[in-house]
Amino acid sequence: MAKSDRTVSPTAKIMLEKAAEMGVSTAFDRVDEMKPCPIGSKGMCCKNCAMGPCRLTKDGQVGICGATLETVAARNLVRSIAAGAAAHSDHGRDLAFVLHGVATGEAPGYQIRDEFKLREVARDLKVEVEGRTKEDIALDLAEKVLAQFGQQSGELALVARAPKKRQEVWHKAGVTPRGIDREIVEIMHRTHIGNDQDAEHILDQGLRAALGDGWGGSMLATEVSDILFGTPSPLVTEISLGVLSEDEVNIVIHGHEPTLSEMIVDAVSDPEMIEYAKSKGAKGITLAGMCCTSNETLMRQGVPSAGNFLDQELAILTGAVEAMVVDIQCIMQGLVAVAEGFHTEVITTSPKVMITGATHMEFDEHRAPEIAREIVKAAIDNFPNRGPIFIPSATEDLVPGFSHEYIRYALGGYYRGSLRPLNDAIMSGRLRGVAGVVGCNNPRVTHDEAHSRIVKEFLKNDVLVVQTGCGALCNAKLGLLLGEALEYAGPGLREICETVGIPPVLHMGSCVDNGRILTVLAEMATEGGLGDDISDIPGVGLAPEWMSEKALSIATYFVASGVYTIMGVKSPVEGSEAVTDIIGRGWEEKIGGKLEFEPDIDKTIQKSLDHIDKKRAALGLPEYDPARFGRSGDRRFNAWLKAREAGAEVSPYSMAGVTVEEA
Ligand code: BF8
Repeated sequence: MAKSDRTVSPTAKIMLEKAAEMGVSTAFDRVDEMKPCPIGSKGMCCKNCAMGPCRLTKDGQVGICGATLETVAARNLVRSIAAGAAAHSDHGRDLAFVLHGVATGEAPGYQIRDEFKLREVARDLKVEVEGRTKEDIALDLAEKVLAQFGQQSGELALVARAPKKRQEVWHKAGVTPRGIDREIVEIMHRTHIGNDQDAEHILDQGLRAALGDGWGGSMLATEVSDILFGTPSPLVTEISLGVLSEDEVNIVIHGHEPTLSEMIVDAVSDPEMIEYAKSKGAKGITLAGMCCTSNETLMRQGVPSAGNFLDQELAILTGAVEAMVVDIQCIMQGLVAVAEGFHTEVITTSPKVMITGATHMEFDEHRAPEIAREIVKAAIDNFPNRGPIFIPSATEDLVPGFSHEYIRYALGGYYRGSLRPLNDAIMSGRLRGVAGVVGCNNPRVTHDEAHSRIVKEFLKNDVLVVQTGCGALCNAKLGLLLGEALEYAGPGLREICETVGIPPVLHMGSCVDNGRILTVLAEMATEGGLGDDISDIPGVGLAPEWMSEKALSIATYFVASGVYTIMGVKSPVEGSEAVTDIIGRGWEEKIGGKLEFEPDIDKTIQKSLDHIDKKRAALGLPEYDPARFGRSGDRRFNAWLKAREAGAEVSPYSMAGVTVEEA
């Protein structure tokens, strides 16, 4: 297979050919050299104590302590969930520290950009808002947020945002999260040798820790980010490796936290910095995002994106990146090896992340603008070291910025903003249902293929799609995050999107922003007409190219929130039929959502549509019928365009001369 067949992303194709020509090894090559361990990849290896590792190869076999295959597989899965929940939640904690610094005046350069949201979130966390300054509210709110991490008992505050019925399901199952850190620590404790050895019971704690991520750490991260950097609303920007500039200093910001990247956004627009870049022979400074840092800065400032997870090494191969500035999560160590062949400086910035061979310029929110300027200056200083460059020229436009607040506004303005029109559209059958297609890339499968094929098929079937993370960036690269993507949409979806003025694929942010999807689902469930719980909604959640432990935590909190969730690639618990059954049939019975792993793209699509139809039937909604709607919309306009092309002098309003059949 040609290397370029490993991706469907146009610029990645070009760069993979280039990598082969230059003899540079990337994840696309390493994946062939590194065969997955057949035991570990199925969840059958236990290395939780020094009597092992115990490699269980068949059901019935036990480890030295007597642990069964199902115990081992369940322990492995929940440990991954713990790591994913920890990563997301710790990101949220750091944002709360910045909010605290803003309130006390110790975080220069930051400000409260969305005071309205500050007050709204403060109310949800029972912080007094009336007659108080925003700094006073922010101080109390930051302390309350930080307390959520160390809370020992009771329930996390934002659990109250879930529909009442959902909260009851959690109470009954005993999985309501008490404190964010507590649930993660408890997983590590329970899975230590000689503790919890009942697979279902172990997995229950996976549900609880994941809920602490979805309705806790992640949701708080989003809320605090919006308060500090602004709640997103739609804007137009560009994506793909082609956003890099031939004659400007290119800085790629990669990772997840918006705290440093937002400061770099400010620093690169400083006239002094631009002059400095010119003094080194560049025409200016180009800033581009990568992975979820990109999602953060796309959503709020429209900073162009260089791409998603598997584009990171390819960006350096252009020879045009002066600095790749990284913070936390999803940063391949391979970046440093690739950068050795180029002038690119890989700069680590988080106190939690150093990479051998990279330059470390540690970020500190107490002097953030200064550090951001030092980093930008280091990139500029590197410009004269550039060798030959090769930047693929293609770029694609996209419209990101669909916070749940904006979606509500788009559907009814300030006057009557609500999700009522969305529920009505599903009830009538104009929309068959909704789907969240999120998560990573994984070189074990064709880069961006599953995300794009699944989303196009959903659009054709009148399923409204929301996306986050690398999945959103994939479809942005392929032009699906635009009004123009309505050409792929079924008739009902097309009518709705035209009426409201939204694209059929809504970019809702970074991976940590999956909480925005939970918020939309909670509101849909309480709005009326689609049952009274998230599990009643005709919808699905997918992560078809997942690879990270964060994706497992996200999937688990979606399942725990009542969503049928399908992950692609492979099952990490394939070796245990018992665990596969618990997280599927068992969780559906217990909690209303189920987790499945399905590597086949067509089967994933079919299972999703079948589930949506099953939920429609359970609600007593009319069967989905694509022929029923779609007679409005821009058909008249298209007919007018056709008539004009044919030389007719007609107005689109009068449509004189356009036949009824045409219109
Ligand atoms: O948090 S989608 S590869 S970048 S883990 Fe990572 Fe996966 Fe991308 Fe963002 Ni999410």
